[in-house]
Amino acid sequence: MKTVYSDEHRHQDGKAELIDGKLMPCFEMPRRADMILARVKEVKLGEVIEPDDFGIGPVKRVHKANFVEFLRGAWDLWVKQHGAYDALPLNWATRGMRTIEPEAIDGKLSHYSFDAGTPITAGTWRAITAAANVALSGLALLAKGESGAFSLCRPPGHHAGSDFYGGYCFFNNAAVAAQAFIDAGARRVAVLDVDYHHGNGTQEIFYERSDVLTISIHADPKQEFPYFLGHADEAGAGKGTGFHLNLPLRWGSAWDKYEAALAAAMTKLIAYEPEAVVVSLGVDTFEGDPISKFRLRHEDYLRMGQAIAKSGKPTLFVMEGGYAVEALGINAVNVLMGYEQAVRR
Ligand code: SS9
Ligand code: ZN
Repeated sequence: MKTVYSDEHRHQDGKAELIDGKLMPCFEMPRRADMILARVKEVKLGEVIEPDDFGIGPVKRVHKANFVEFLRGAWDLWVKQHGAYDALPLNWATRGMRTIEPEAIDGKLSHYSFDAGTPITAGTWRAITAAANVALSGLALLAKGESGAFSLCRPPGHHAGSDFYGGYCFFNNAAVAAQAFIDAGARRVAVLDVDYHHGNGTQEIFYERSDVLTISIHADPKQEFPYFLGHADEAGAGKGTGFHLNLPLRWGSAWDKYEAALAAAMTKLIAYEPEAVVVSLGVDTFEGDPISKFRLRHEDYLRMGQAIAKSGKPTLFVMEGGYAVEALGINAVNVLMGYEQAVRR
């Protein structure tokens, strides 16, 4: 399997996030991608290629223009107001308040975000545009006939919605790729999100559509971030009704519970007969993950890859979360190796 990778991810290198009531060093750090790339090379997974530049057009197919332009200009506005240190929002509109976009940059950050864990830095724009190109270049490999491809995206994307960022995510790389499949003529694409956290952004983007099936297996939002989406009764709206599946699992879940949820996910996915599959590949389900509470082990990721291969469809793996940095390469690449082994059999 080929890997698409760009060094540009390094430009997203935030100092701190607000987590557990403390300002802590960012869990979402450049070393994450270094560890995965090192493992890809160590096991000789396949060629590593640079992304092509697709411009901002495909990003604007899933994100609103005002949001994209906000992200493009946010750092400069912030620096004018406060100076050159990372931008974080501090308060949000809740019930009883209005959602008019403020003029001041602090208000704009609040307007377009949903957490205080996702700093906008000097290099955020460079990194997020590159990550979208990495996803789109992986898709191009499938279009050329590859059965699988790995887009080593960083920062991740699945929490980012049509006009909001958060959960370390700015552009929804997987959604950008799924939409590009559709725009290239595919009638049905499935997005399978195996990150520990609910793929709220992906779900929001496609919620009223039937041409992109979204499935997410994640920690129950009653217990876990992002808290306000990802419940089992969310199945889509309008034309999208029945084309979105949520499989929440309780804190402490290990492979036995996970395997059953993944089997249910694959049954739904296969019945949909998608022309391609996009996997939002988060490995923060690992037992050693510092911010998560599932108990998957190294070898479970091989099984996960094998199960995903059962669709028999071209599959694009898009990197999402995973914060046990030293184990990240093994876990992520195990999924890819499990997939490859099953496909070749
Ligand atoms: C948990 C706070 C989580 C955001 C995590 C985003 C993960 C993206 N107490 N903060 S994959
Ligand atoms: Zn996650």
